[in-house]
Formats: sequence, structure tokens, C-alpha cells
Amino acid sequence: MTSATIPDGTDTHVQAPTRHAELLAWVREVAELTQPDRVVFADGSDEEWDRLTSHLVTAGTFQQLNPDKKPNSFLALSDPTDVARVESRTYICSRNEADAGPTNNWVDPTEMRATLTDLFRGAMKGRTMYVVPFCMGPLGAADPKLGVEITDSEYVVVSMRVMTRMGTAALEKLGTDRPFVKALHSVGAPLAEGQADVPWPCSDTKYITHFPEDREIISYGSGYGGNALLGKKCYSLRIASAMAHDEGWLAEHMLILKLISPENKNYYVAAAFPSACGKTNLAMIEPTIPGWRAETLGDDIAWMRFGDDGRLYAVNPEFGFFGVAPGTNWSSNPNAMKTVEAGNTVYTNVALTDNGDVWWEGLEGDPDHLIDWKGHDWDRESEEKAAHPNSRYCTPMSQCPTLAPEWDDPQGVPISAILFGGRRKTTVPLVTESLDWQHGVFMGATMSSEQTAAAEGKVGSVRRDPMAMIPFLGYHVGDYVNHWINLGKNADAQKLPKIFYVNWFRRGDDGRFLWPGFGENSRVLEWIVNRIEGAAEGESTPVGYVPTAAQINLEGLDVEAADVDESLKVDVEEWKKEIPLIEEWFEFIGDKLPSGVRDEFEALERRMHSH
Ligand code: GTP
Ligand code: SPV
Ligand code: MN
Repeated sequence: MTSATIPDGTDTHVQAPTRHAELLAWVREVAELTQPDRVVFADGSDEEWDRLTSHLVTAGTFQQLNPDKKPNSFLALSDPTDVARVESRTYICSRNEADAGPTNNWVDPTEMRATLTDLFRGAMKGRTMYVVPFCMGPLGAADPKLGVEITDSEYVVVSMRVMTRMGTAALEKLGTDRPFVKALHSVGAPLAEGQADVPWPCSDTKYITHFPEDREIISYGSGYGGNALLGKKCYSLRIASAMAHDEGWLAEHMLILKLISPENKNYYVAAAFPSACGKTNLAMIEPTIPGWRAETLGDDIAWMRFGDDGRLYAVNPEFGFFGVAPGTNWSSNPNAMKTVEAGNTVYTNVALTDNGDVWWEGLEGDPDHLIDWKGHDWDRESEEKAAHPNSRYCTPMSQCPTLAPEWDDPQGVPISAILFGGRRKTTVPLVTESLDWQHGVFMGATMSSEQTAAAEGKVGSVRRDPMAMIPFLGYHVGDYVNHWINLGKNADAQKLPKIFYVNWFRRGDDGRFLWPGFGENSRVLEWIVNRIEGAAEGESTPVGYVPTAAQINLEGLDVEAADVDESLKVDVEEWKKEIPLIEEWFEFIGDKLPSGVRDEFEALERRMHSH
């Protein structure tokens, strides 16, 4: 189907493989503004992958890894200033400032569009402009969630092929008039006539902007992950959360996991932990307790809506994993290792070994010599880390050995439990069951975590991060929490998932983790499932139901009993220190904080005082 031509910056014309009038008009408009040397529609084929990866190798962006170790896989080393999401440069440009809320940067949309138009003028000179049609979630959905990313980065095109259902199939779904999210991206590094390119083009000026009412994204200046792969955080969380608020569903920063009990019963669990706090690891868990098995449905994002039967169903909108490399190894996460070993993987900012393989801190092996993520020689005496703490692998979900067979089902899977969790050295017990939905929403709304390397900022400082969504909300945080409360009010309480709060990261005085984590987290999951079935005991504490060490299955676990006790301890004096922090947080949220959450806070205070 060739029916339209697109002029590029050199006034040659490209045959466009679509008759979608709005798409064609937009592509034309962007090409005229950005002046690329050529316009290419991405089809998602193997031929295209080979062509683009070869191009990236020639350009020096990619190094081909040793095919005996890592078939069809590549290493990219980014510019050292372009290594993580840039929250300070991320904007929600709602029409009214009040709708962006206190947690987001806001600029008037007209003003922001004017700024961006200036930046995008000629921004793709000397480059190719790719038009990348994609679908978030199964292509077979009745109402597929479509998008088109226009980008001048080949790295983005190949990464989008791994992370989304991309290319011809998505373009066919677009038909001639299906609505889609416009996602415009440029690395912001035009090339003058004859100017040589750098391996990782980007700009010091960065804007990651969202226009929630227009369902539109414009990103400038960064080539990295969540800043540039616009189907991920920008679409599937920030724009989708605004859609979900309007349409009565949820777009969440959650993994989706299937647990299979020794009785062969399936339980689906969704869990929200902030960036670099354990979602991928839990999504691919290998249970250590006999009889239990686990399968993976998603490791970062869940879209959830109520089914006709009144249960909450979750779908993973993504098609690949963009996982944290450091700490991933054959014992902590063997399934992630098997997924990447199958090949077809793009690594960013990990280290290169002398035999053309990759290495990062925490991986098995003790290399003498490496090329580090900055491209410098590295040996064991080196002070700097070989891999950046936020280095990542980008790998197809289909290669995951524990992938659940229902992963591509547009229906999704019915969720029995929702877990919230953060990274807290103190105070927060290993696991706490909420009293009911509203109390669970309060737990989610007040959850807190120590800052990680997944975004710019001081690593380790504690911040409130409701439902792990603070960096990803497309609207006002108070309206968001209220949306959660209302969904619970309108649902059948018996069918709602139970809500739990977990903390794998509590530490002893010497800084050691009190709980071994990883596969051993299956012991906590077993307690959670047994609570759902009414088959496990827990103690009633001021913060919720918390098991004693005797109430969870510790058989065969090689840990000091005192550490397990400490990991489960509810220390009311420590919790009292949280009270002013929560008050401060509520003040920050302001008038839109739902009364139900305030009621839960007052009830918590009362329970603590009468304790
Ligand atoms: P994003 O992709 O940024 O959203 O991160 P994520 O939530 O998927 O985090 P991931 O599973 O990649 O884990 C991040 C870091 O936490 C890694 O270094 C892991 O080794 C570590 N981690 C994960 N689970 C556990 C655990 O149970 N205990 C401890 N101590 N560390 C863990
Ligand atoms: C996160 O930071 O939560 C990620 C990585 O999953 S990114 O795609 O950069 O957002
Ligand atoms: Mn994430």
C-alpha cells in the first residue's frame, strides 16, 4: 500500500506505507520542521535489524559482542552525561497547572510547544528520521493502544523493536484512522554538512515533555532508556495514567508474576517497587521452597482494569525487558541470565571483557582486565566501577525461560495480591498485610524509598513515592490516590486484590541485609498466598498484620533467627518518627488528598498511641 509521499529535508520524496491521514500529515510536518536527510518507516523486520545494527557498529555506537558468547548482541556506551532518566527535565504540560500537581514540573503547553518547535527546527539535519509505529500491549486487543515514535536515533529504533510490538503489524492496526499517541524524539544533535558524528549523540539541553490532554509526547536531547524509548515510561505510565484516570483503569509501575502452589493453583501478583528496587528480580523469581513455581508476565509496567466478573485483570504493555545489569547473576536472577544469553540483546553502559563478552559488578567471574563503561582500561585496582550502576540490558521477553504462556493474552490475568515496597534500611517490616483496600491505598500513598541510580539525584536519600509512581504520574498525585480509593469503593470488596507492603532491604547495625532476598522472597509470597486463602496466621500490629518468624516458612533457610525477627519487627518508636514525615507529605499533596487517606492516617496514629 503506497499512496503518499513525504518530502524530506533534501526535497526528495519517500513512499509512505500508510494511508493514515493524520499520521501522514504529522510525519510531513515534523520532516519539514526538523529537516532530516531522509525519512524511513520502520517495519520491524530482521533485515531492518541487521541493517540498523550494522550501521550502529560502523558509527561506533555499538560494538558487536562475541557471537559464541552473546549471539546477535551489542554493547553501547553512552555519553557519560546521558545515563539515566532526567526527572528535573521531565514535564507534564497539562492545560492547567493545577492538574499537573505538586510532584511534576509544569510549563504552559503553548509555551512549551514554542520552546520545542525552536529546538526541533533543523534538529535532524544530517540524520535519518525514522517513523516507528508501535503497539503497547497485545496486538490482538479489541482496543489496541497504538503509538508512533518519530526519532532520529537508530539506537532507539532497535531498542523499540525489542521493547514494543513494533513495525508493520502495528502500522496495519493503525489502519487509516485509528487514534495513536504521537511520540516525537530527537537526540538534539544535528550534523552540519560534512560534520562527523559521535558514537552517542545527545544534547546538554534536555526536555522530556508530556501533553496529557493531547496524548502526546515530545522528547529532546537524550538517547537513554526512559527518556528516549517513548513507549515505556512516557506512554505506558505518564500518558496512560492520564488515560486510565479518565477511563476508569490503572496504569502502574508494577511487575506481574504468576505463582503456582504445590496444589497446582495459580495466583497472579502485581508489585510496585520504585526503580532499581527489585521488580525484575521478583518477576523472574526461582522459589527456594519445595513445590512452588513461578512464571513471569512483566517486570516493569502493568495496565489493570476490572473484568466483567468483577476481578482486576492485568496486562503488561511491553514486549521486552530493560533491566538493571549490576547485581544480576546466575544465583540472584538465573532467568534474566538465560534470557540475555539467548542473544538478540542490547547492553548499555556495562563493561566489555577481553574476549568480547560483557561484565558488570555482581556478575560471576573475576576479570583481570576490562574496558569500562566510559571506554577506559579497567583492572581490579581501578577505583571506579566497571559498569555504570544504572547500566541495562534490553532483551526480548519471549526469550525468558519462565515466561507464562498467557503473557500475550489481551484479557490479562486476574490479580489476587498487590504488593507495594521500597528500599528502607529501617522501620518498615519485611511484610505487612493491609487491613482492607483503603488501608492498602494509604500504605501505597505513603510508601517511601531510598533514591537509586535509575534517575539523577543523590543516591540513598529517602523520598515518598506513592505506588512507586512519583516520577511517572501524568496528573495530580492527589487525584491519583483518589482514583485508587474510588476504584475500591466501586468494586466488590470480596474480589479486590489484597494489598501488602514489603521491604526486602531492611538492614542490621553493621549495614548487612537482614533478609536474604531474591529466591528466598518466595517464603514471603507463600505467606501472602496463605493469607489470601485464610491459611496463615499474622499478628495484629498498629501498622497492619505482620507475621512472626514462626508464622512464615523458614525451613532450610540459612539465616540467623535473630535477623529474621529483626526484619519483621514493628518498632512503634521508629514508626512515630514517620508520622511528621507523612504529615509533611500530606501537606505537600495539599487539598486534593482524599479524606479516606487522611482517615487511615488518623486511625494509624490512634493505634500507635493505644499500643
Ligand atoms: P527498574 O528497572 O529501574 O524499574 O528496577 P527494578 O525494580 O526492576 O529493580 P531490579 O529487580 O533490577 O533490582 C535492582 C537492584 O536491586 C539490583 O541490584 C538487585 O540485585 C537488587 N535486588 C533485587 N531484589 C533484591 C532482594 O530481594 N534483596 C536485595 N538485597 N537486593 C535485591
Ligand atoms: C526505571 O527507571 O524505572 C526503568 C528504566 O525501568 S527507564 O526505562 O530508564 O525508566
Ligand atoms: Mn522501572
